[in-house]
Amino acid sequence: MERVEQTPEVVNYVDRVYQTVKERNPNELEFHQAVKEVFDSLVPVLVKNPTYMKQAILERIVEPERTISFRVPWVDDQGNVKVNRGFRVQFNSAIGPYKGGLRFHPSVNASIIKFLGFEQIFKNSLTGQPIGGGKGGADFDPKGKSDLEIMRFTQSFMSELSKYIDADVDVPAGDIGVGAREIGYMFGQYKKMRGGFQAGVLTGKSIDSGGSLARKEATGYGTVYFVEEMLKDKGMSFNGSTVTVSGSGNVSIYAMEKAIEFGAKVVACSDSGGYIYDETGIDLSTVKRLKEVENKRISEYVMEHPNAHYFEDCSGIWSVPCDVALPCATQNELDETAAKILVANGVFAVGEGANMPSTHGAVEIFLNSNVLFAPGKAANAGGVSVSALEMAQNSARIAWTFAEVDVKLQEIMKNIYRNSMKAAEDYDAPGNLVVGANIAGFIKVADTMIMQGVI
Ligand code: NDP
Ligand code: 2IT
Repeated sequence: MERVEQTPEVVNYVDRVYQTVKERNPNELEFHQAVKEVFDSLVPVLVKNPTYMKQAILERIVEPERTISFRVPWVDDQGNVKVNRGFRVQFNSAIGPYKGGLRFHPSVNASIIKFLGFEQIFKNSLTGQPIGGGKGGADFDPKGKSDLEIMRFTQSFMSELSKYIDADVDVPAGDIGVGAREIGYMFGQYKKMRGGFQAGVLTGKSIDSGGSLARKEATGYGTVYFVEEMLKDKGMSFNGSTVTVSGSGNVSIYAMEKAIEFGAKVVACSDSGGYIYDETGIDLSTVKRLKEVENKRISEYVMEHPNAHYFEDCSGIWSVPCDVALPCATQNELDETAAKILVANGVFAVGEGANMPSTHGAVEIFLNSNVLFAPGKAANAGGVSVSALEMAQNSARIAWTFAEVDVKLQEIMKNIYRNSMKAAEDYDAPGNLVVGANIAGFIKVADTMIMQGVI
């Protein structure tokens, strides 16, 4: 380990670029937050490699290569015409085609999509696969919509998005509110408009449309593989631990599944309405049926498990004592107050399955309290990794078995852990995976941008 001085020139330079980001993107608080978190890690990198400053890498990397915003008109079941706003931010294609999910949630706006797209650049770089960073979505609320409404909306969304994507240009996938059903309708619409079966244009497809086995499980499993690696380094493991997992969507369900398989007892999970606490360990088959099949609220769990408890206010989940906490719902769902409660209750590891679920203040508390902390852009990279494996299978016109994909996923998560730990060590922040993941993800993209010239 080499001591890298944080010179005032570089600190001021990074702050100047950050202030410009704030001025140029007013009111985009989530985007500012994501940029600041990465920039805070990069000072020693710039001190060691001033070329990045000369080449204006920071100024370039915060500016999306292309931003698309579009109208999404559709007709509801009563015949009313509705209009939503669609987005696709093609952030960085230095190391591969833009890659990243689509989110359908009423809170979606330019700030949310830009924060997610920015994070995706570094996450995708960490996977070691040839994928650039992008993200998209719409301020559409899928809750309470009929299947036909979902189909009409997604078809309208894809009618416009199809002009900007291609297997070698930009490959969207799912995120909040976008799962197998939505990807299915979007793939169908793309196929119809394109007039050809181009499987590699979307990932997260159903298996018979060219999807990959284990993609559905990949983000949740990957998060648990990453955290298990982190625990193993300290002589610990999920086995015998008590775990809380926020959310009860795609990431949360498969994080719970793998944690239970590794011998943990998962005692709490949530949705945006509230959380359930089941002292005896959550019955995952009930959660899966309620959420994956019946589209119901998590509160219904207690009807079938009368010994479990339901509490309104989803943020209350962090007051449940646990050894390992896995925030797997949404951004900024775990704040400073929640972090203090977790620490007071003896949490020893936190692994982010969601994107930026912990606020800056919460992360500081975990790091200062010696809680093992796995940041989202490293810990939740399993989803996009298996998406890249899906692209590879589509290109080769082959299909790997579940076990083949799962073994590759485990290898990828271990590599991300090792590379992030090494970068942290190299830049004088041993054990700090926030710094390590940001640096390891950044260097590869920055070096490639320099090699490709000023474009
Ligand atoms: P889903 O739509 O499948 O599930 C989201 C879950 O989080 C639901 O339980 C939802 O509850 C809850 N939730 C959403 N918004 C809020 C909110 N504002 N407050 C409280 N709870 C909320 O999404 P995913 O599981 O796919 O995504 C979860 C997180 O993981 C997101 O941050 C996403 O960006 C990230 N991620 C997803 C990947 C993937 O492959 N899908 C890959 C990497 C990261 P409700 O149903 O009540 O809205
Ligand atoms: O945040 C993410 O990494 C995702 N939503 C998955 C992206 C993908 O392309 O699979």
